[in-house]
Amino acid sequence: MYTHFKEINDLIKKSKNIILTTHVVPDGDAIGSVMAFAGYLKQKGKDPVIINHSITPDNLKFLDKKNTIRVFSKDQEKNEKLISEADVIFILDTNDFSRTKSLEHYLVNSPAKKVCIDHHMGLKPKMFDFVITNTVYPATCQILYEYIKDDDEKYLTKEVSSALYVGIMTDTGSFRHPRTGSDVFMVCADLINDGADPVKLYEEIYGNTTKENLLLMARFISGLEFYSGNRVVLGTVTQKDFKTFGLDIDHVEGFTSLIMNIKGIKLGIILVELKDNIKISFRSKGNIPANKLAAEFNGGGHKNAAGANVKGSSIPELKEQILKKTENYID
Ligand SMILES: [Mn+2]
Repeated sequence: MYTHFKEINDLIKKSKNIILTTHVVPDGDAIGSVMAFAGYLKQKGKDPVIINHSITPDNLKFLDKKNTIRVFSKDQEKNEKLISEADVIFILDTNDFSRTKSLEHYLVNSPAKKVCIDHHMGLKPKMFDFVITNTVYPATCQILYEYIKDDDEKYLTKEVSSALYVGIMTDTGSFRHPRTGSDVFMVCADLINDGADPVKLYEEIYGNTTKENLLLMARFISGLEFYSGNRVVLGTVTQKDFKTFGLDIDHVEGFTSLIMNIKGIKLGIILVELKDNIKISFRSKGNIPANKLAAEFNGGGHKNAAGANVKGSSIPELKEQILKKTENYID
């Protein structure tokens, strides 16, 4: 953490035009952060404007009932003007301007003071005027909770608390990922006391699977293939599958965790046929380097989660190539 809360408070006090933004393909922590902080700023008599690159995912729209989040490409001229005339811009849940995609150029070139509040690694502090970062926390919303509470607990309204709770619940994978310490539960207990409803919020976020999505999943599961003594699992989703159910790549998001939850699995591979290429996702456990495997197909990523996009190949062809390479990584 570099900047003291008080410095940001002073900055807010003397600012009129305040912009908030977050990263592309926003998750619960991203939308939770901008909505919670905007809700806090409004109580302080400010009129913040949220501008994002992406539209808000359906299951997070309930956090923005009044549909206040502006999408940069819609009425872009006005959004450019808002950014160039801002006194302060808050970049939440990312520390990298390039993650704001279409906004990047305008944010970087705005004369506004730039404040980063985030929990990711790889911060380049010189890009910002003020930074609050804590990479030990599982969610940006936990930092914002601390910030708002430090100012005055009265600002933790039901609305603000609910947005913060959603950020923490989603970024911890419902309280099971690493960095889910006892502190996280203390924070959430407080948020629940302030009005966040854990049952309702879980339902809003996760209780929205459709029949079509479930049928796609069923087809995916029934097609799973197992290799290397059930330590490797491979699944595919084709264009035909998408067409059958009227779905797209957005609807395969949970499939990786589904296969990696199989007991004894060391390596999971998913091939998704897109319009003009095939997307490969590799997930591994322990020391199996998913990124090295992905690199064999000109992809990359982290040790346990990586991917690649391959053009000009078919699923059966690619499957064979992958399984051959896999042998070098599974003892
Ligand atoms: Mn986050």
